Amino acid sequence: MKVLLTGLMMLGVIGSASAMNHGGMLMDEKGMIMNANSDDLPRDCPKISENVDITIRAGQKHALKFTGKMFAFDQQEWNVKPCAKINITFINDDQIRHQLMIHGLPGYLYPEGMFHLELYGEGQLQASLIMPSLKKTYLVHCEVPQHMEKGMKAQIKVDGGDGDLPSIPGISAPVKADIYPVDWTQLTTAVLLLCVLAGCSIPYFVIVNARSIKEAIQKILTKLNFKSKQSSIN
Ligand SMILES: [Cu+2]
Repeated sequence: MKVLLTGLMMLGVIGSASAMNHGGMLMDEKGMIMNANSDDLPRDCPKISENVDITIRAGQKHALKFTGKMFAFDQQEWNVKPCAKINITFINDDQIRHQLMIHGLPGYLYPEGMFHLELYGEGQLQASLIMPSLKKTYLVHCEVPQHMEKGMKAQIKVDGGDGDLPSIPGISAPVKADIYPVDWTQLTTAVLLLCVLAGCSIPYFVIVNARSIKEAIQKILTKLNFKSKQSSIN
């Protein structure tokens, strides 16, 4: 198989060893583009209504403005007209893998209804897609485990969209907010009281016995000093 691939590459049948194109997927050592579409119109679009150039940055520093979040895109919402062609420049500012996935697109143009850009580390990719005419809000996210939950979630609205998606940082509240309840049993209450008591009693003990503690420390230091002097004589 390896010999066959090498032969095909030498004959120019396969253009590059590093950039592979499997149907709708373009992949190299830096990243991946899946289901890009800069030419085919959605069935409901007689023509492209507008060309929109969007730069989307991804990284930890973009999450700093959101309390409790770790990853984010630099923007959380984009608005375009029906049948707009979006030319995306995706920039990863981190040294870790991030994705830009758009979901809910028509399956006859975008297999699995998905447009997908991915960078394995710091870098940049460019790809286009053409949105349908439907008034709809599309999910944009990174599907690396926990990245969406930790803030990498956004939305593209076509024709004003059909509402906000939940838990978009800075835009919408989560459907189910994260809560961390304490199970207040008799035991947890007793442990809490014990901790408070210990926390208060230790400084109290130190203050009350300050003089005797000081004397004990001085005695130890004197002993240590005496021993070191003896060992230096010996
Ligand atoms: Cu990510």
